[in-house]
Amino acid sequence: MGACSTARRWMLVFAAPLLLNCGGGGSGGGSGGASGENEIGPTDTTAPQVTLTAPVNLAIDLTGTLALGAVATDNIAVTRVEFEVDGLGAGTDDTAPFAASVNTAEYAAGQHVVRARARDAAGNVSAWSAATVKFGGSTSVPAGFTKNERFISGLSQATALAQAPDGRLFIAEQGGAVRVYKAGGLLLQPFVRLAVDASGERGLIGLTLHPNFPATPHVFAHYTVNAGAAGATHNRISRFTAQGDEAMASSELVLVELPPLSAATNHNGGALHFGADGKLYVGVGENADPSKSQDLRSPLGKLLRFNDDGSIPADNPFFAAQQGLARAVWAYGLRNPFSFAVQPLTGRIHINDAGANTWEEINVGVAGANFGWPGSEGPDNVGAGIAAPLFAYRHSDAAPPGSGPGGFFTGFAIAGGTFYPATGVFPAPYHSNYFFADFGRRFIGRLDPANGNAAYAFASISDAPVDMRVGIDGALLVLGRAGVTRISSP
Ligand SMILES: [Ca+2]
Ligand SMILES: [Ca+2]
Repeated sequence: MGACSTARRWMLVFAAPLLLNCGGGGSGGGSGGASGENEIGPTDTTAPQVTLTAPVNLAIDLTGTLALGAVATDNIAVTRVEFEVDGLGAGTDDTAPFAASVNTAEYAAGQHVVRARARDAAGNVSAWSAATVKFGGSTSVPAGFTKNERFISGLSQATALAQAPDGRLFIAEQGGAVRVYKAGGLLLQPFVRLAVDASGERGLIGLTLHPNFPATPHVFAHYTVNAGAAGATHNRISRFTAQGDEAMASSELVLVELPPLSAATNHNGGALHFGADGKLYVGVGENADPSKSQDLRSPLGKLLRFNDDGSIPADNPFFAAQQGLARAVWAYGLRNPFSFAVQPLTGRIHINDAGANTWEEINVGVAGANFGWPGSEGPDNVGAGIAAPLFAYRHSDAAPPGSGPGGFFTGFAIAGGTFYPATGVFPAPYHSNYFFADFGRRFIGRLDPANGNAAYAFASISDAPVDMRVGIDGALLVLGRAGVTRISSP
């Protein structure tokens, strides 16, 4: 249609008796513009074409100075080729041969996307020509960022992190303590110390603050109750009332008692966060019984949704069809949603689901969605009625390495995710990115929503990451088992 209407404008200008092939005559018509009559000629509407020639797609072990190259053509003339790495400018060249270079040491080791596009004097731009490549070396945070791995140290088996508007950090330790970090120090006295069963993946596994905290001084915890009697151990969601830096004595209000756990100590899920709708969402694992994930009568293997008092909203997707706690099910087909994140303002939810054999997943939360476990993992076996992951990465390299979903990202337990806000101290291309971390490989990646959620290596840390959030000062706080790493810009 575009080619056809372009040609019709030409006919008005030249009154030429052209026979128009509306099926694909656009570039042919554009070529005619180069043949003369330019003083009264039409505006050039034909975009250049470009091919990135260096680096080649799926190149690996790129270190040192990397030469970028492109060939570009246009019906009139290419006036500029722009190069980018990860959506950030990496040089321009106005004359052929089109080239630039980047210092790979300024980027975290791992996957990056190099691309080029061309423009002409009329401002037409080509599509991007891109290559997904792997930088080698040992850089663990991009140039322009500062990583402090000892921002907080001395934590014991940490699991979750929350921040109050006054800057205090509330940190859950698996053994049951909620620690408070305030004014540059970790307070010796915990906010509360819960009696938990911390065997395997059990224990204090989730923590969040009321969205109106501290005016509404409620702290929410997800933990495994050590009930003593066989078959009685279960996970619980409770609310505590803060008084200064500690929970008011006897302020625990049990909101939800999840079903008794089996002997399996893994796949408890953990994270809980408030949505933009003011509801409390909780990730619950399938307790190593995959059949629970598809069973809408069970709250296991689900993302649950509650009111802030623990009651179940009547607009939950299965409220009418189910009974009891199953009415809290908001999304299902999950294996072990240990972490998830809510985007500020938009309320978009990304659910990280730790996979079994092949894939780690990032899923977009939608009421009633089925994310497929156990019949589907990652992009495999996504049948009718199953929501495919937004992004998935493999446990080991594809053949060839870097090909297929996830590219060069490999790991074995996605654990930690957070959205960068729409504004903040990080450079603009990082705004609204989704950061995700892998517990096993200890990397932090980012999804770039402005570029189709392309994934780039962002950083790596020494500790095993379990949770992340963007602090009120705009720095990325990565909770590891033993401490907090702060990544700031500059
Ligand atoms: Ca042109
Ligand atoms: Ca899935």
